[in-house]
Amino acid sequence: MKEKIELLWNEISSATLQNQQDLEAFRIKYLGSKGVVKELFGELKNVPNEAKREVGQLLNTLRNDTEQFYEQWKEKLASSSVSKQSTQDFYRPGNSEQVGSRHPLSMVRSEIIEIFSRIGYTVSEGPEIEDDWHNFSALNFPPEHPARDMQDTFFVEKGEKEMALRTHTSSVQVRVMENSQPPIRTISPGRVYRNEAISARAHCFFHQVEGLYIDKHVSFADLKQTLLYFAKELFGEKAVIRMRPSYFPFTEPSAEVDVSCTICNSKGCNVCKYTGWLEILGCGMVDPNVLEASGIDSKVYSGFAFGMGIERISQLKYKVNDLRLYSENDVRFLKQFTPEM
Ligand code: 2U9
Repeated sequence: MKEKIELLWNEISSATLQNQQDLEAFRIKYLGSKGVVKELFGELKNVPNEAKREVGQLLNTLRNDTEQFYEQWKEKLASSSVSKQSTQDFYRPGNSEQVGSRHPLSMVRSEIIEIFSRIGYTVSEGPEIEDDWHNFSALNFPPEHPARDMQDTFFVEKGEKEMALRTHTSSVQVRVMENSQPPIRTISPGRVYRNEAISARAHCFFHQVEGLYIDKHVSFADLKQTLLYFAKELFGEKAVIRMRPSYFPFTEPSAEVDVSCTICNSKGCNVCKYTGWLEILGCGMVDPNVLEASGIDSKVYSGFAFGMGIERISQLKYKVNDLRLYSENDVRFLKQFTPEM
C-alpha cells in the first residue's frame, strides 16, 4: 500500500496541465468523488490493523498534497490566461466580431431614396392592410377590373370590413393627396402583396418604390427628364432610357421605361435577352380622375407618377436569378452584398 501511495504521488506530482480542460480532468481523475485518491482511502479497510495508522496518515498527506498541487496549477493557469487576454496589452489586435450585413433589397431601396431625395422628394409610408378606396377606387380601377379579383389580391377581414393587402404603394400616395395640397413631391417605398404562386420569377409579396409629383404645369417632359436623371444616377452616366406606350388605370398617358443594358453596353447579352434594353419601371401622367378623387383640382394641377419593383432593380444590379433568395434569409446569399468588414 505504501508503495502504491508513493507511485501515485510520483504520477501526480509529475503532471503538467496546459489549460482549463486539463485542470478539470485532473480534478476528476484524482480528487473527484470516484477519483483515485478516494479509491485508495477505500482500500484502507484491507490494511492490517497495526499498519492502519501509518497508512492513514500517508493517505491524508497524499490527499492534502494533491489538493495543494491542484490549487497551484489552478492559480498558474488562471494568471496565464489573464495575461493572454490582458486588457493592459494595447498592442493586441482586437477580437473580430461576426457582424451582420445589409440586405440587398434594403441597399437598393436606400439608394433609390437617396437619388430622389437629392431632387426634393420626401418619403411617405402607409398601412399594408388597405381599404378598397385607397387601393383601388381612388386610383380609377373600374369595378370589374381583374386586380380586384380574389385571384390577384389577398383579402382579409378586419371587423365587419373586407380589407385588402395592398397590391401597390400608390395607396400611400392617395393618402398624401387627401391630406395635403400641391406641390407634392414624394416617393413611397414598401412591401406589397399579390396572390401569385411562388417561383423563381414571382412571389406573393415584393417591394416597390412609387413616386408622385403634382404641381401647376407638370408635363410629360418633366417626367422623362426626372427618370433619365434617375437612370443615370442608378446605372451610371452612360445610361439612356426609352419609353414605350402602355396602360395603367391610374395614369394617362402611360409608358413603360427601359434603360440601356449596362451589362453588355447595349450590345446584347442574355440578361437583356439580346435587345440591348432592360425594363425597369412604369410611369405616366396622373389621370385627372385620380386627382379629383383625392380633392385636387385637375384644372389647376397636373402630375406624373412612376412605379418600380425593388427586386427587379436589385436583380439587375446584383445579377440575382431567383426571387425566392430575397426572403429565404440564407446568410451565404446575404453576406455577398456587403464588403468584408
Ligand atoms: C398615384 C397615381 C399614380 C404609380 C405607377 C406604375 C406606373 C408601374 C409597376 C412597376 C413594376 C408596379 O412593381 S411593379 O409591378 N408600376 O408601372 N406605377 S405609374 O402611379 C401612381 C401612383 C400614385 C396617386
